Amino acid sequence: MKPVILSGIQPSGKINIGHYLGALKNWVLLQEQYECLFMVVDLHSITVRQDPKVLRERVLSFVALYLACGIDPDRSTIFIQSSVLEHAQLGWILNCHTGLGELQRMTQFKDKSSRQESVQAGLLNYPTLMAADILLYGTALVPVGEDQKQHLELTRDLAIRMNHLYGEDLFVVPEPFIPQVGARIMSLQQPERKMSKSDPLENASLNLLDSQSMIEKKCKSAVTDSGSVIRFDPANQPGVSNLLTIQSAISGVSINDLVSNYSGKMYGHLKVDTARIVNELLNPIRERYETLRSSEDELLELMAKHAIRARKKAGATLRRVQDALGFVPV
Ligand code: ATP
Ligand code: LTN
Repeated sequence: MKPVILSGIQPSGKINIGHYLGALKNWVLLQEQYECLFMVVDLHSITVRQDPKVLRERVLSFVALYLACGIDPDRSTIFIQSSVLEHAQLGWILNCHTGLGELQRMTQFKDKSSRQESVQAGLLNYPTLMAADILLYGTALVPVGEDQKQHLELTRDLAIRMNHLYGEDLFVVPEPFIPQVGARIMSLQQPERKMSKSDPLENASLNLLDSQSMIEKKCKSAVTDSGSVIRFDPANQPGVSNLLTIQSAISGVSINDLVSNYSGKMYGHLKVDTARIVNELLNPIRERYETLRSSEDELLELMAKHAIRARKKAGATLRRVQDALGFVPV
């Protein structure tokens, strides 16, 4: 039996080249060696208010993009979190075994709650739902970025705690999975911040579904600096370094080789080349996406099939947990 890997992205904005290079591209490679489950975590996204129409469209668009990027439905399970009811049920059980202090200490909670006028209880309970996602499938490895490591640490604590209380083989204790090559892509407008779904700046992110001309326009308006020499120096030339990182992560050409090829050239060359390389990557993804998204019935059928597959596993784990807790099966 192959070890289980599980990960997910919140449908809280548009998928950008950072998500592709930092997550999806690795997911595609992992399918070769592991049993993989990839989710669109809609339950997590409603910890902040969402427009229902926009959410529906985004969830379907994310599923189609996962497929278009190379997640293979014959090898991996791709599902919408809310379609597997066990997540919310195990989430509740875990909430009842988690201290308020443990949740209040989470950096993401402190950060997000301090920026909101009214904070929902779901934002505080976000990590226990994430723990449920992971523990339901006997997940061994979880590929997540730096910002989610604390949530994974809490998941491990909860698994160990529950195992002590209810039986040592109740849950597999998961490990973080750090991909060998993981690029961190920065905003094109504020290159000291990461490119992110929730960035309101229109030109900050290269989204997978942007048109060719939008990618060209955004690369052209990328913030660089007042110098003119193309060097890799993230501290002093974050904008230029970010464009080099994007090119290198896509093409596989080392940053050193890229820098030598640019000797004597101008920032304009770097921007035009970056747009071209990004468009070469995105053209086939966009094409596959259009085909997949235009047949919504087929997409829904596939999601239903995969939800059943996920529920089988999740249901068996939940039943074991319920038995261990003394819940009466009726
Ligand atoms: P939000 O802005 O909604 O909080 P986000 O854009 O920061 O979200 P996440 O949903 O937190 O993205 O991340 C999903 C996955 O994509 C994670 O595995 C994360 O490490 C990866 N990822 C996100 N942004 C980047 C980036 N700029 N560069 C590389 N990887 C990224
Ligand atoms: N919190 C994660 C998304 C997420 C996740 C998960 C990742 C929800 N459940 C389970 C890995 C495993 C994020 O914001 N990136």
